[in-house]
Amino acid sequence: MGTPPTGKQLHDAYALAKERYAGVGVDTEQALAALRNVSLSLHCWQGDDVAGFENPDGELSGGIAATGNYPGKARSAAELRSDLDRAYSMIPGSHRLNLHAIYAETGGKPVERNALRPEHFAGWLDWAKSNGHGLDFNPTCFSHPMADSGFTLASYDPAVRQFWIEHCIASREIGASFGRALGTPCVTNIWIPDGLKDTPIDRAAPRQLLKESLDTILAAPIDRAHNLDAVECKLFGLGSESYVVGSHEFYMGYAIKNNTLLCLDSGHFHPTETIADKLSSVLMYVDEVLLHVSRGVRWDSDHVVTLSDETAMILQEVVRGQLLNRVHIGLDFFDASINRVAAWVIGARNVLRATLMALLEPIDELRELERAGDYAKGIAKRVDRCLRAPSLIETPPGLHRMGALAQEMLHTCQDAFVRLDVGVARSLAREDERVDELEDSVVAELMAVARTDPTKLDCVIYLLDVARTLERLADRTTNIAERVIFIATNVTEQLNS
Ligand code: RNT
Ligand code: ZN
Repeated sequence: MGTPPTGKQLHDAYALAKERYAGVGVDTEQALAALRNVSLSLHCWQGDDVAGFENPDGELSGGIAATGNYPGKARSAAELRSDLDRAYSMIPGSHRLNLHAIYAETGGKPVERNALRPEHFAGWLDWAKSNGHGLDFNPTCFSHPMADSGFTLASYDPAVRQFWIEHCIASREIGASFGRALGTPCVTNIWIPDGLKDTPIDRAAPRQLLKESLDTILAAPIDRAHNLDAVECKLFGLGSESYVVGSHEFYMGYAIKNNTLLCLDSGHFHPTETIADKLSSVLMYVDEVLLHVSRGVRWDSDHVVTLSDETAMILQEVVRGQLLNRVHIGLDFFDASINRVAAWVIGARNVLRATLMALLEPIDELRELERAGDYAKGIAKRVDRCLRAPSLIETPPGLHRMGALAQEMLHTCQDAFVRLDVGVARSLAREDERVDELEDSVVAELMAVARTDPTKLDCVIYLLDVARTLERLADRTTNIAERVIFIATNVTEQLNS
């Protein structure tokens, strides 16, 4: 693999990058500082293929599957923690751990899931405390005889439902105990496998039952400083191809109505959908979101996360939308075909890389330029309509001048931006005034045409729109120029009167 870079090479490369980024108004030190505050929730279940300690040799159920048989899977809490320590040591930053209920330590004696208590996780809590990890939690509603029918909280059997309701209530209490002890809220996420391979006659009844079960589970209020409830939706699973009770629509509605978090797993939608696009919609109606960053290959296959376009887009959305404080980033994959510690490290580091890339974008400028691009399209549309109008008119020369000037301003503001040149940025104020004057005269001219010949009205209206659009485009360039001045001087200046 060649020789690794020397410390000096790294240092020099960074110095160069820092300078270039500064050239487009991006402060790399600030980006790195922001990255340091990003805490991922590493999923304990990558370390042993979702086996847990309750019945490690039992079969994994619920339609999830870890494929591969790479040697070295953790066989005990001590082994799992030591593997995790190794993984965390190779992941920069300070990160959380996401536990599943089947990772309880019950000292060799069987404890039913509905009887689990915080003391069964004392070993984890001590370890988290001494290593500075926050904890998150999940009830385990699969890999259990009571889940053999494929149904849990939505089962038609009241005894089955009751068992899982009690397990989920116990899980919230365990979560709250973590939050209280560690001073950081525990996200307790409910995912159930309930669904059918075949098409049911009644799609509504199980959903009604699920709603009632959830209502019972969440009835006791818990301080949000200690525990945050999340619900995880899914499109389909193995054995639930035709019907999943907890669909996206179901849980989105539930989360909005009951003020819980919504968990979006990147493997839980149609392969052509991306959860990146869902964030800005979902977060209009729910306060916070939990992400299960995963990599589905053709299905919810839970491959290790790579720096794919999708991973990049998810983190871009989080950063561009300033959502880092509303989005809890968890990982969810279980790949047994490669070294399990490496899987954690590769997945986590790729999410961090994607986050850093997003933090290094000159977001505000990109936004202005995108709007400017939209204006160009708007103008093209109006020209097209003009050509189909009953009678054409001579374009006022002022409008041509406005167009040329606006274009020039677009170039000027980008030059100012790249060179962080305050003088050039300020020059746009004058140009902007010039555009305003031109607009006034163009409007007067066009109005005069309309008054003398009403058949020309269509064209006049379109050209008035064009004039207004050009004027807005010029405004965008002064916005960028204002930002350049701010980046360079730390002072806010108004260029656009
Ligand atoms: C299953 C869900 C769920 C699980 C974990 C183990 O499709 O993604 O989050 O992966 O609870
Ligand atoms: Zn998940």
